[in-house]
Amino acid sequence: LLIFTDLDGSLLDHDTYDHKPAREWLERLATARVPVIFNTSKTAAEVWPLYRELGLTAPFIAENGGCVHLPPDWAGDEPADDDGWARVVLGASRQRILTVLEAVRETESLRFRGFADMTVEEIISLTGLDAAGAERARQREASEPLVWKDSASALEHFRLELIGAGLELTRGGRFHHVMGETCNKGRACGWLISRFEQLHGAGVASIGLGDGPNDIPMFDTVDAAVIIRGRHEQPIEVRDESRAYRTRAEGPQGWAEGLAHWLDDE
Ligand code: 2M8
Ligand code: MG
Repeated sequence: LLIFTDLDGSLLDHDTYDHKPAREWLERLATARVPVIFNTSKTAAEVWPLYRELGLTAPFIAENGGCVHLPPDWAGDEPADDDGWARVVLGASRQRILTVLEAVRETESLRFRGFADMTVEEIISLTGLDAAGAERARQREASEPLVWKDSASALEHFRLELIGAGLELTRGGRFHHVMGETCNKGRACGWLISRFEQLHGAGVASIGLGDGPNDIPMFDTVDAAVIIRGRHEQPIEVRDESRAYRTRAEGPQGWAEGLAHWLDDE
C-alpha cells in the first residue's frame, strides 16, 4: 500500500499547520511500513523540516507534481546526490520557466509579479509565512507562483502564450502557478506507483488524500481517494465517485477519518 497526501488543508490544518489529529494514524502506518508520500505544491526546501520531524523515509512530490524526490531505495538508475537521493524534474525546469516569463513580459508587455521578482518581505506579506518559510518557498525547481497585475483578457492571452512555449498555468490557493505542460499531482503520483511496481515486480494499492482542485488528478489516479472537507469554492468532482470518500471533518481530523474509512476493519 502507498499513501499519497496533500499537506495544507489535509495532513496540516489550514490555519495552524498542526498535524496532531493525524499522529496516531502516522504511527500505525510507520509500524506497518506503509510509505507516506507527500504530494504538495510546496517546494522541497519547505517539505524537508516536516519530513524530518515525522521521521519519514518515503519519496515525496514537490511543486504540484513538478519534481519528485527519491530516497536511495527508490532512486533506481537515476543520478543521485552524495546522500543517495535522486531528484527527477517531471515538468519544465524553473530556469526554463523564468526564461519564458521574461520573454513574454518583454514582447507582450504584460504585468505580473512572480516569486523571482519579489523580495522576501513581499512573499511574507502575501503568504503569512515567516522569513525562513518565505525563503524556503522561494527555492523553486519546477514552478513559478505569480500574482497577476493585468486584465482578465490579458491573462487569457498570457495562458495561450505559455501553451505555445510548452508551459501551463494552474491555480493555487493564493497564486497562479506556471508549470511544465501536463505536469500535475496525478501524473507524479502515477509515476511513483509505476516506479514502485518496477522495483518490486508486483502491483501496489494506493490511497490519495487531499482537499483542493489541484488534488483532482491525484484522486483520479489512485485506487481510493479521500476528499477532505475544504474551503475551496470550486467543487471537487472526480471521475469515479465510488472510489472516493468525502470526509465530514476538515484538515488532519478529516485525514484520519478518511484513512479509518478505507483501512479499518478490512
Ligand atoms: C504557494 O502555493 C499555494 C498552493 O495552494 C498557493 O498558491 O496559495 C507556494 O508558493 C508554496 O510554495 C507556498 O508554501 C504557499 C504559501 O502560501 O504558496
Ligand atoms: Mg491543500
